[in-house]
Amino acid sequence: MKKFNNVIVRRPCRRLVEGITSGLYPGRPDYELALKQHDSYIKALAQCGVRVTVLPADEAFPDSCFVEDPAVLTERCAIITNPGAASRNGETVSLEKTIRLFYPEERIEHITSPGTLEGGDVMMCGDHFFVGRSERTNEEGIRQFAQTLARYGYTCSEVALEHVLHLKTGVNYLENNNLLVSGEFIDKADFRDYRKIVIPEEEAYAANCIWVNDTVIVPEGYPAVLEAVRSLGYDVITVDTSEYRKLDGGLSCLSLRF
Ligand code: CIR
Repeated sequence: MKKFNNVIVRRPCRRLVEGITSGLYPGRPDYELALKQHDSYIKALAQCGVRVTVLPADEAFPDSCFVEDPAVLTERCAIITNPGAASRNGETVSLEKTIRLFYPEERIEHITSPGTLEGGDVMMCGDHFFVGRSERTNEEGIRQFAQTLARYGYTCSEVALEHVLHLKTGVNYLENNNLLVSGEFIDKADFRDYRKIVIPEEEAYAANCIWVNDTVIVPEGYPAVLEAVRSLGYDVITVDTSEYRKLDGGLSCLSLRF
């Protein structure tokens, strides 16, 4: 099934090494290696039948390659978020200029203060959106988001987060009713209607895979997840994201797919 025609990515900047990190995956990113991994990521996406728009690095924002967080792009509208991380809040400004090339003015919406929301907390499952309430996404942000989505005929429900940074750190939808779940999401009632593929604790990072037009991109180095995704019948591409993992970033964080 072809669902996405476009992908937006942003090249990592040199200040990537100053990006926010929880320290869960220790180490300082190697910038040159991060660039090579980004090249491979773009190549993998291009193999999935999408047009990849590559934005230049933005040294003003160390985390700006994690382009998923400042916007949520749907078939019917674009929602510019209001990132809860202070150092990332201004990332929306230049990204919106690019999004305007793809969406008409009247279909571009905004989350505004005191509401905060980051795209990593949003998981799209058909016409329903799950939104994680996290350190980055607050109650008012979710209220605005749900209200906006409703105007476009979408539904939305909140998922309380306990340990992870973003919702999609631990749960990701692969279409066809298939859901990769790890840790705190394994037993959550919110996801009872999906076919759950449970990720072993030692491979929890790889819960963050992305489905792009029937190909699933899986982070390199997670054999159990790779095998599980393959056995579901998807074409699989692996990409090494070791340098982004040091900043709690995964495959989904590095692109906007629409
Ligand atoms: C941050 O803490 O904001 C970045 N270092 C990582 C963002 C990861 N984004 C995502 O999960 N969507």
